[in-house]
Amino acid sequence: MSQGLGDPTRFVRRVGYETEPVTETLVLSDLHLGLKTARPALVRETLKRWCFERLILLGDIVHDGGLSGLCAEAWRLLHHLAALAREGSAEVVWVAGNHDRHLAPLIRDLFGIDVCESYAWSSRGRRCLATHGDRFDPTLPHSRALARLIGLGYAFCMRWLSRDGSWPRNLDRWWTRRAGLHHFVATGAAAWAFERDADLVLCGHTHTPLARRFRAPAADRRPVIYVNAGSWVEPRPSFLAVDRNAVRLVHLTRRASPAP
Ligand SMILES: [Mn+2]
Repeated sequence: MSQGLGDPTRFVRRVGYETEPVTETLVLSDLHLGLKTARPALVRETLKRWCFERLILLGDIVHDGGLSGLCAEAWRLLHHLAALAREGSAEVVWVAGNHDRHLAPLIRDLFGIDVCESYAWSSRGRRCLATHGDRFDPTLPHSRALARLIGLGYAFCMRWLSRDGSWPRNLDRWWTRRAGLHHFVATGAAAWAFERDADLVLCGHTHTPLARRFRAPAADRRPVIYVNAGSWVEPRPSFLAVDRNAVRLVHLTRRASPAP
């Protein structure tokens, strides 16, 4: 019988990069490799620093536009992920995001990693779910072709019309807040987790780290805790270390420079 997780401020701890780098499940979301603001070198350094049994890449690991335009450092990171999966030192799970779903066959062929829509696991009787979160986003265009076009336009603006990528990122952040995306993804994910009898649900997509507790619709049902991993393209990247007793929301405490 699994136990409720109670208060998220107790179960989910916000910690700095200096936290002990050992965990059961490491969750990284929204690396957006290919964007000017991506930080592949820092991600690889983080993966080397941490000990983990399972790595969940929670979607939008690669931005639209394919793999051919990626810089050498992004390729180094992808080869590092492939080596982790191949050597079996950790289970590597790649969950599809709206910006990298179309690359799933290529990722499987090149790196030997299967791409799934969601991932479920149990830890000490608790049922945990992970999905990118775009399925709960009502603002995304229904046409995948149109969504990709917008994604490519965003990358173009960042590369050619902005010096450091900040105005496209600020515009995106403003739109996300105005559209209430944090709320849609959190409530959608919680409802989805209740349907699946889960205790913990993890998402990305909004680029904003967040922890919320949702009360059960029925009295005999345990609450659901929702945690968003944030992203690696914001000024303060964040990720999750998920263990049996707690989820650590790890904030990088130093400002990282973008990849060249
Ligand atoms: Mn996304």
